[in-house]
Parts: sequence; C-alpha cells; structure tokens
Amino acid sequence: SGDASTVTLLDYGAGNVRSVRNAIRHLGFGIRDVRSPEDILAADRLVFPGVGAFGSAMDVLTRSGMADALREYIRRDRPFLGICLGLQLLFDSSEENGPISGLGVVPGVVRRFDSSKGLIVPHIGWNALEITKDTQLLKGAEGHHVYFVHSYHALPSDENKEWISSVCNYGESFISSISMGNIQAVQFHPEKSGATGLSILKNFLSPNSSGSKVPSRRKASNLAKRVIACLDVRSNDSGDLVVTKGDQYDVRNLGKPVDLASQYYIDGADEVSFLNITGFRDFPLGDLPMLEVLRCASEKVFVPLTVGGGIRDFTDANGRSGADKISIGSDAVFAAEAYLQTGVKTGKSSLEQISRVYGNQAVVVSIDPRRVYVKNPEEVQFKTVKMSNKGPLGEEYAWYQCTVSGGRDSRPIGAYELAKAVEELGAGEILLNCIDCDGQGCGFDIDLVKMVSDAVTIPVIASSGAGAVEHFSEVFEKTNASAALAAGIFHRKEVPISAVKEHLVDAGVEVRV
Ligand code: 1PR
Repeated sequence: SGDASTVTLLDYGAGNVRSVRNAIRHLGFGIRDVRSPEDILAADRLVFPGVGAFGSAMDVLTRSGMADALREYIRRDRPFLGICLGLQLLFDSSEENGPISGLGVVPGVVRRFDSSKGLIVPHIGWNALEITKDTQLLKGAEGHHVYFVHSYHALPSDENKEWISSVCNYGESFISSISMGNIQAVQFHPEKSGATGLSILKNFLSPNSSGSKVPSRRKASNLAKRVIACLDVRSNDSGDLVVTKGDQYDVRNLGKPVDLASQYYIDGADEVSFLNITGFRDFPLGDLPMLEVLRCASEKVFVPLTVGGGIRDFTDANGRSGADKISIGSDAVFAAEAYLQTGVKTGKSSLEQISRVYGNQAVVVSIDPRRVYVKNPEEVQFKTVKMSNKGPLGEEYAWYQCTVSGGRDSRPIGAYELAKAVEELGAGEILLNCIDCDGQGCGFDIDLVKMVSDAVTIPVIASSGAGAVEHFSEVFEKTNASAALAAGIFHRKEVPISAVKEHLVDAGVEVRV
C-alpha cells in the first residue's frame, strides 16, 4: 500500500491528537488519516492515540465499523501502536462509567486509581518505566521518565502477564506498556515525553533503523516532581503577543513566546504554560494570535503545554488548539462561588464543560490569591493558616483571598474553599499562585502551598516567588506540591532550568533529568 515513510493515524475525532501528528512529522514521517474501516486494514503501520472517555470511544469505533477492523488488523499481527486510551481500549473492559466492554484483545480490566488511599488522581507527570520484556520499542528506556496523564489504568494479572512489556508504580503496579508480536501499546504519551518519547516513537516508525536509541541517563524510580516554565503573555500595541513579566502582577515585556517556549523545552522544562494575562478582556481561544502561538509551539515542544487566560465560554470549534491543558482563573472563581452558595452543580461553567468533554486532566484551575492577615481565626469565615512569619501588625494568622481579572478584583472566597470546590466541579489540577510572592524571588508561600496541597487529592502546582534553586527543594520538602512553576528567574536567565534539576537531584528529590 503506502511507502515506508508514511504512517496511518486513527483519529476518531474525539479531541487533541495534534501533538501526535507533530511528533510523527518531526521524525520525518508523513501521515495518512483513517477515513473508513478499510483504511485500517490497508495500513502498513497504524498509530492509535486514544482520547476522551472509554465509553464514547468504544461507541464511535463500534458504530463506524472500526472496532471490527481494528480487531482484524491486530489479529493479522500488523504493526500497531496504541497510545493512552489506545492501550486501555485493547482490554476486555473498563470501569470508567461502566463496566464497558473494550476490544477484548488483551485479557483484563481497566480501573480507576484509588484516591481514597491518599493517592493524587489523575496520575499526571513523569514516571519511571520498569521494563519486564525485551522489546524493540522500549530499547534503552529502562528507568527513564515518561509522561503520563490518566485516572484509569490496566491491571496486571496472570491472564495478561505475557502481554506486559513494562509496569510502573503509582500507589500500585499498573501496566505502562504491552507488546506481543507487532502489537504495541503504551499508557504514557511518547509524543509528550521529550527526547525519550521521540526515540520510542521512532523505534516504532522505523524499527530497523539504528541510532534511535534512547539517550542514557541515571535510573529513575517513581513519579518525578515537575518543574514548569511559565510564559505570561499579553498583546502589545501592534497586536503581537509578547512575553511579559512583572512584579506583583505589574508587567513589563520580555521576548517572543514561541522562541522562549522552545528554549525552555531544550533546557529541560517538564511542561510549558502560556497565560494570556490580558485574557480577561477578550477571549483568547477565539483570539488568533494565541492560537498561532500554540500551534507553532506544539510543533517544537514535545512536553505538555497549558494555555490560559480569558477562558469563560466553551467552544468546541476551537478545541484545544494544541494545548494539553486549559487553565481557568476568573471564571472558575465565579463557578465555585455559585456552587458553594447553591450546592448545585449546573454543569454549565467552562470548568465543568471542558472537564466533561476532555476529561478532568485537561482542566487546570489557576488560583490568584492575596494574603489577608488576621489576629484571630474566628474573625473570618474562611480557612486561615498559622503563619510562619507574622503580619505587619504582629498578626499570627492569614487567609488567602481569591481574586479575578488578574488580581484587580477581590472575591469573598478563600484559596482553600476555592480549591475544594473546583476539585468537586471537575478540575484535574490546581495552579496555585500568590500575588504577594509573584516576582519577589523570595520563595514560594509555603504556608499557602501546604494548606492547599493537603486539602485536595488532585495535583497542586506551586507558583509565584521562585528566586533560587533552594526554593524548589524547599517547596517539595515542606509541602505536597506535585510541581513548581516559575516565570521570572527563567525569563531573566538568572537560573537555568538544568540548575534547578541538578539541585533537586542533590537534595534527593526525584526529577526527570
Ligand atoms: O482569569 O481565566 O483570565 O486567567 C488569567 C490568568 O492570567 C490567570 O492564570 C492569572 O494567574 C494570570 N494573570 C493575570 N494577570 C496577571 C498579571 O501578572 N498581571 N499573571 C497574571 C499572573 C502568575 C503566574 C506567574 C507566577 C510566577 N502570573 O503566571 O508566572 O506568579 O512568577 P515568578 O516565578 O516570576 O514569581 P483568567
């Protein structure tokens, strides 16, 4: 059928496979899209990046006749690579909104991670592979960190043990990849796993080529803490988006967003976030410059990308435009306030809608609180914390008041209350800023980060105030933060990302290096 440099991609239209496309093209391969079940059977090499919920994916595949074509393609032992849900769908069934039957190629079930045991769910981030079977696909990847984002996982059992090519540990052992003959599938995202992921993808695309070995590095063991580079972006007078960085939300300009994002990727950032800080004035997903920035960034940056600023409506037409996660600030505050007042989840907020369509791992809520000192916790109805450093009038306590519109308006809700409410509304992660610390370089607000990261079971990203490598180890040692984000020190090139990573390794904190 096709030539060796073309790969067939099964995109059943449930969402974002742009990154997979970009990674395949980056490796020098062309893409042919599946339009009918026959295209599956005619493929030389098939990549199946599953997205969305298990049940809706099975529905689409069954109704279109593609489920049968897939089973037949696999029965013929034709080269196949499933990614994420593309692995899970191969199993007998999933408990996601189910049980729901899968393709039934691999015996076993797919189950949710159990957050009742204190595990942070979704499992988001860089986790190490323990290879259990020698395969071409994972050559050299033993002990490397690869990027996962999922709440459900396939369980290893006696029935499927011959299929398993690697496992990963997250609270329990789960299947991170399977391999049998030409059939391969991975739970992680090779297209988002940096150089390691690209090598794995290349091993599938050109199995006979040499020189696609994964770069060697030290052994990893568990989920790594993430270091995230943030670009605060705004439009200048001529309408171009520029990176900007300020001091307590007072901004000045710094450089071009796509160039900076690519540089951060090369420097080892585990994720890159774009926040359109003027977004509350317009709607950036309908805003072409921001879409263009994302489109270009996703061609060069093979780690997760987050976009935020001004998200208040949900428009399917724009999709995620190359973003893996969408960050919501102001609109989430209003949604949480309404929810706490009425006790009713309307399902209509941007947060709830995006969470429902793309899954909660795609929704980050950005909290922008400001410290309010109090003498006595009884003075306020919000959760206070005993401060490590007293306030200007000797106050021993503070609560953290949420703001909207880039810190312009304060709202009657605390960071603690907001975090708990948005978790219930379907947020998959919290980006926890602190206006008092933003751009100060004096370290993260440990009191705040500890309070919030102890209160929720979704990952918390500590943000605002990083000024030295020690601030990163401090926040990971003293709180339950899953990631730490910084803007200013990376923009001003005061501290390279690699120095942060090296320091964390020396401090005994597991990171991707
Ligand atoms: O409310 O949904 O439109 O979202 C607006 C988004 O833009 C929010 O995520 C909000 O945090 C952000 N934002 C709004 N105004 C500003 C501003 O600076 N004037 N940026 C702003 C806030 C916070 C972080 C910053 C960290 C780390 N920036 O993005 O990068 O504080 O900085 P540091 O490492 O230099 O200390 P919506």
